[in-house]
Amino acid sequence: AYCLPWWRSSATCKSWQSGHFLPWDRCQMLSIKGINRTTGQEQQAGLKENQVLEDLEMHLARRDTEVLFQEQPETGNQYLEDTLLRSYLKTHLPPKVLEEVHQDLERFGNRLLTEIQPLSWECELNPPVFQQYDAWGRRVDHIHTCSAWRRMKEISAEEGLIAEAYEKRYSNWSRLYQAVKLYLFSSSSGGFSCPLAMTDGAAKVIESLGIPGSLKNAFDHLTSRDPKKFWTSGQWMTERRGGSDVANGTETVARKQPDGTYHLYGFKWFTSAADSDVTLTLARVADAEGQCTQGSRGLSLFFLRVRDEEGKLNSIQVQRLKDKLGTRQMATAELWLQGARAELISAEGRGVAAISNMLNITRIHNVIGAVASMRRMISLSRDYARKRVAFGKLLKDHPLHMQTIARMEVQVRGAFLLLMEIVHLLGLAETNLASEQEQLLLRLLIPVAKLYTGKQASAVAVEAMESFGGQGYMEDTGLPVILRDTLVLSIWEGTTNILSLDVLRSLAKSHGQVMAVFLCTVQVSPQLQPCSA
Ligand code: UCC
Repeated sequence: AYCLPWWRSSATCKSWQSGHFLPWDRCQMLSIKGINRTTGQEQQAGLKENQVLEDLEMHLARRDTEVLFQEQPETGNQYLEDTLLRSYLKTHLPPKVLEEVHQDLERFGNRLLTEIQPLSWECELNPPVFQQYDAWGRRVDHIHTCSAWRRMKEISAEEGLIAEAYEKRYSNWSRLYQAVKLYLFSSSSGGFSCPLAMTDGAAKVIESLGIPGSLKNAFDHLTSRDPKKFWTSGQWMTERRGGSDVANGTETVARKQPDGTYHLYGFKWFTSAADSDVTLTLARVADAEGQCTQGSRGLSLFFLRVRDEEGKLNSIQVQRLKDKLGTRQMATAELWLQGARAELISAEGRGVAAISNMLNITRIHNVIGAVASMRRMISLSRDYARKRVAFGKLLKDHPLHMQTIARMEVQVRGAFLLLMEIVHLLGLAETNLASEQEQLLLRLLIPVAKLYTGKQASAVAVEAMESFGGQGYMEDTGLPVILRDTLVLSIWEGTTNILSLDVLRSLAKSHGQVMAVFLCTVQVSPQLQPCSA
């Protein structure tokens, strides 16, 4: 009886004697004790059954004080418990910045534990629902999201999860500080880290364009700390011919209007967080004859509002929501653009180059997500090892088990330090403090880190799941959710091979300089300071 899984102990069977339902394990016990009766044995068995049930009551009463269930693994304040993060910040941040940041992160760590983590689970249990028609047959294309998801948006604004990087309160350290908050938020965000990645990317593109007057309002919304004002952005790149070969796969056409805006016509096949307020997307500008330039040189970048002030879709129809393996908390949709009003924001034919600023930011977010999910799985695994007894002692006292955890720990620590290196370089570049070598190193490390940590996180998540034994495979432990959400990290924002090609692109474009700086940095400089190639 002690080995019964929880769901069995809550199941029932009908008592022969009382006609009432008994817990499943009571029935089992009766059966084990040989009380499987036929009609003629009813009376004789009555006394025996009573005795057994009495025994059983004793047995059940003792259960509360005995170890029937395994203890649940938990984490406390994720910031305070993350010794590597804290020592990194202590070693690198200027003392005054550290003091302020430390207080905020400790508070945020508590908020994650008490308020945000429960919301995250709600997001998982209440995925978005698509309503195509209303009761009267009118097409409405409404994506219903749960209140916890909407609360995540407000919390993201309140915590400055995007704003922090653009306000630059701490100069070059602001970007690193933002990344640390996102890292802590990621595995408690209920998937909201995805729209945040694209929002950050959109803000970055607008900033890199010099915040043109027409986009000033959007930039203010995307970087706002006011929950009522805060907007999120999508990134619509993938069409039905595929998401990697954007240059050949993009069929969407942009027709210029007399007022200088464009109307977009096309089918976006994979649009994450389709409930976002605005989006960046690529399209081909049609000339007076309706002809478009094919290939990469024909692509331009557009900004558009998804809905108008009244909430009506901007000449967009939602075809359906995607049925994904993971990241089910977020609405990923197929969208028809049927004359969606948009603004051209790049030079004509420079769409890919312009959106690459967004790609590089979302790829860094991907690294953040990878490190965060490894950290979460390993922290839970470590806690479990302190509580779970097998073969007569705690798991933590089994050297082989600890070796497995230690190997995962090494992986996450290396990935964390690589992430910190990248966001440190990004912060320097964004405040004009990066040398040419540091800029080259950043260009190289983004695809390398994304491709490496995406794969690494999937492997570590599987290993960590195994460290829980069968419990790791149980849906309601929450562990399979983390695994499913982790598996996407090597796929979206560029698969491993696409990123390998991007490494070659950075090598070719810099005439080999990125590699020279990299080798020089890792071989010569003890502090990992980029040295001149
Ligand atoms: O949208 C998606 C889901 C969103 C969910 C995001 C959430 C993530 C959050 C995680 C949180 C947990 S998934 C779809 C994502 N799609 C991609 O990632 C696209 C994958 N494909 C590529 O990356 C390709 O390599 C392309 C599209 C960039 C290749 O295009 P082209 O046109 O063939 O490339 P070119 O001709 O080589 O490059 C055009 C220009 C060049 O500049 P110029 O003309 O000045 O020489 C390149 O150097 O763009 C420049 N460029 C770059 N610059 C291209 N890539 C980069 C780069 N990474 N950085 C800088």
